[in-house]
Amino acid sequence: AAHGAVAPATGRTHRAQHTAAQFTAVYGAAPTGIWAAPGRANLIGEHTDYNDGFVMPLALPHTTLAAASARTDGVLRLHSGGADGGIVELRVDELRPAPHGGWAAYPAGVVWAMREAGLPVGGADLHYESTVPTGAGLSSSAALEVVTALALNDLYALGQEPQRLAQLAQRAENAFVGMPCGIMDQTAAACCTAGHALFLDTRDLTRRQVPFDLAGEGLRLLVVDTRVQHELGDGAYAERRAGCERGARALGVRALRDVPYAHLPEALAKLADDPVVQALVRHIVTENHRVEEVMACLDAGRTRALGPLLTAGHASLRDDFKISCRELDLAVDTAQAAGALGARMTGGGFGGSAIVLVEEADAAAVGTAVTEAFAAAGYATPRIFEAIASAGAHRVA
Ligand code: GAF
Repeated sequence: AAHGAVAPATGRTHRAQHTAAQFTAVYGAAPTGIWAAPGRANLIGEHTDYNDGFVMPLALPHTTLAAASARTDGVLRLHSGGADGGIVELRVDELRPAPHGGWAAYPAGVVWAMREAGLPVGGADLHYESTVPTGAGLSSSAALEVVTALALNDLYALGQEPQRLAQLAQRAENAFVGMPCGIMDQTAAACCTAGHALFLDTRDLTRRQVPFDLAGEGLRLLVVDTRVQHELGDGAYAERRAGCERGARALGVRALRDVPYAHLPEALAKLADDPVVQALVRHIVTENHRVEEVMACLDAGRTRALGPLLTAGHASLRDDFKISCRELDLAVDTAQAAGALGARMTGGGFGGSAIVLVEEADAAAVGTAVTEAFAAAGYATPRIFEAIASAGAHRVA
């Protein structure tokens, strides 16, 4: 199903060996172990995670690998096969939240967050190799954070559960990197399992592995990476989050999760003098409801019925939450017109990727239609690949 240039997630042993060999070349000794954490696509439940709501991501076969060894001198050395600039060397007792910038802030932030939480983490050497597309809304940052957390958890025998590692990774991103994200991406990277979508209640962190076997039903889930880098949306992300919090205050609830779908009309009436917040609230309340509907469809074996729910989710993100863009809309509209069952943007928005639910027999034609529409519009060639529900973070060697 792959049309594009994203490295396929095959060759696991080969990638692990390559990562170990690179570590040895960089640091002069073999690593103690190799760990992996995946990127994710979110099936449904967008921007609900910082509203105490529901999400349902699945792990991609694309992963970030970390080769790592502990050090006894409190020095943290970070090196990435995908980044220029050599080894980043820091002292763990000197790590401080600041606008750091650069990829190394994510793993450094994880070490900081673990130490802040009182966990006995010292120095380490780490080398990373990744096939998770960056800036594509597929959570390459969470993969980098979570693989670091898991490696340190094992190297220092910290005994932390995957969900706890996800929380430490989120704290790193919130407080050290300075991105006010919710808990979805890190939980997806840490807790997803192959063949399942992960239902997560982001208030109490209740999780449920929901069987998600599209191939067995003659279906495919495609990812369309528009190649529009989404990093510039960070200010807009914080703005949406603040708007949701304003809405919750105006409605007298702890979080928008507490507005029942059945009470949406009254809630919207109360917000009539603030149309921006009103639209944000409408998205969150209907989106939480869509997550429940998607789960009900999957439980009932009515997988094709997901299509209209995904498409309705896209309309809500485009019209009410206002975080889509021309490229995402073109991908979704073209896929629909070419016979997809449903499609939506996935992830934070302002660029990045869309997902498309499609009959296996139509997958190639839908992919071609999207690629041609992008060419006709003068946009960059999208990368299109299949989202196969894959494993969460784990030790590879
Ligand atoms: C980004 C954030 F990191 C997540 O926490 C989530 O809010 C998502 O955008 C939108 O659903 O990926």
